Amino acid sequence: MREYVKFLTILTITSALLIVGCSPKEREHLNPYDPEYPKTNTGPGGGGGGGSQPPARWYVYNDSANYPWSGWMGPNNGTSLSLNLANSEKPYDGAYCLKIHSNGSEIWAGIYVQFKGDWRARATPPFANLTNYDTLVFYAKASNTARIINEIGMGEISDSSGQVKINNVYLTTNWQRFEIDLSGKDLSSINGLFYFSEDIGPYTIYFDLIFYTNK
Ligand SMILES: [Ca+2]
Repeated sequence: MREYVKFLTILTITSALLIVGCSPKEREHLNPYDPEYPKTNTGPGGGGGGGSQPPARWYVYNDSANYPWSGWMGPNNGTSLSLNLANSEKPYDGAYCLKIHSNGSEIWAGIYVQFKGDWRARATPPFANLTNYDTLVFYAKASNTARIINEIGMGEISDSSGQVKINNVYLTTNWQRFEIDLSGKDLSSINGLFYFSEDIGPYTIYFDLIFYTNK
């Protein structure tokens, strides 16, 4: 029931955004990224490739965010959250990881990584074609105490895959690898590359090495 309510909330907020549009300030909050933000991926949907073989790992995040963390969600558009894309404190791999902190001021909140840096309904096709892949991998941990995250997954509701997620993801204070099975899903048109959603904080969680690959 709570999941259904949350679904409706997301749907309502998305619809409201569509109808009302965004003031420049809100817009900036939803998509704080430069349109020329560098994309280091090549291959399908990666803005490059030109017929080359798709990479074995198609990174959403390695030591930098290849796509914008632009879809902020919650009763107050995710203002309870802060995001550090280059946290250097004990990353899983490389020099940086993602650090997300909730100050607890919203009853739930989350963020989508969006291929086009905006919600699908407001963005211009084409979206990412990830049909070469069948698995979404990410590494995650919590800060001082374990934390169960309500939802981690990919796909906006109107993406070709729909929303694909794992629920009640148990994060310990050590880095763990998680995999989401995408086999059988239609990944031909994806805007929501990755997302998480969690209830009231405060909490601090970390992500590193988010990528699409094959089993
Ligand atoms: Ca890293």
